[in-house]
Amino acid sequence: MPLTFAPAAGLLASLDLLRIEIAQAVAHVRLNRPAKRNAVNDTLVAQLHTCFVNLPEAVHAVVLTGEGQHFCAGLDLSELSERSVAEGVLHSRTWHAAMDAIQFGRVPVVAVLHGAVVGGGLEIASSCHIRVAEASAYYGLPEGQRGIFVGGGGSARVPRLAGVATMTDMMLTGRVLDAQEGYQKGLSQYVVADGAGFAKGCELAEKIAGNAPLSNFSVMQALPRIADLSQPDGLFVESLMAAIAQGDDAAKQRVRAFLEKRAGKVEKS
Ligand code: 1HE
Repeated sequence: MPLTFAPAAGLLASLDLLRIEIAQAVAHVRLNRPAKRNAVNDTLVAQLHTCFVNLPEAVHAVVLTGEGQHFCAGLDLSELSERSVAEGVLHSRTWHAAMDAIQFGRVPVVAVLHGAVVGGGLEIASSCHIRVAEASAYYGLPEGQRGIFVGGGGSARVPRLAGVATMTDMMLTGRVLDAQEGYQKGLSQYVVADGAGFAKGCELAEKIAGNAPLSNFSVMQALPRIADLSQPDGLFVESLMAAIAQGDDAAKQRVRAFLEKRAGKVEKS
């Protein structure tokens, strides 16, 4: 049954460049600047940060989408021209804080992508935990052509999804990947028909929200860090995380439910 979303209240309702709605344990966060193709100005970066550090306790997963014809046109280029070098560093760090609030926040985030997913738009998408691409989605890193470099975490996150060679090609040559190419290279985990992305995102978010919170925590917080460690260090951290997760009541109840034949089996979908 489709989720029934209602507008968020309080602080989240005051974020005018986002539209935030909540249905039980799932929040729908929408980039809401369609006239500018959801180009990300300083206010929108700050609002993304505020949103993800202030999600209500009842929310256990987020679906992130873009209003209008495109997911996101990246950095608002109209704000770029007059910055000094020092201001540029600090500006990039505001993006890092906002993208970290998404990637290392409290709950997993499913991005639903359509149309342009370019520059900072791809940086936002790559800070999410799962990406669903509609057939119309396309990926570009026009920074190379604009005479700049990525500054929203793209150089750390995009190569971890699609490899340094793919990102180098996109930045040096302006290569644009379509939805299928992006899927093949690891930029998205799903490709669906145009118009089907939100339903797919909600379906995934509901499953995620039903997991034990400590399981989701370990996947979000421990897994990417372990992947960055040497194998011996990673295995050590894994042993700690495994013991913490399995010691939790939620894990014990879920394992008992399976053994007592009250929980589902692993099945092909
Ligand atoms: C913008 C922006 C923007 C649109 N900054 N205003 N990103 C880019 O280099 C991508 C630039 N944008 C585009 O290539 C196209 O706009 C799109 C392919 C995304 C969409 O095309 P289209 O035909 O649907 O829209 P449009 O007519 O180009 O744009 C509509 C309006 O949005 C128009 O403004 P208007 O006042 O004339 O109506 C555009 O100027 C405006 N607009 N994109 C400012 N990006 C943390 S570092 C990250 C570094 C980067 O992200 S660099 C990549 C920047």
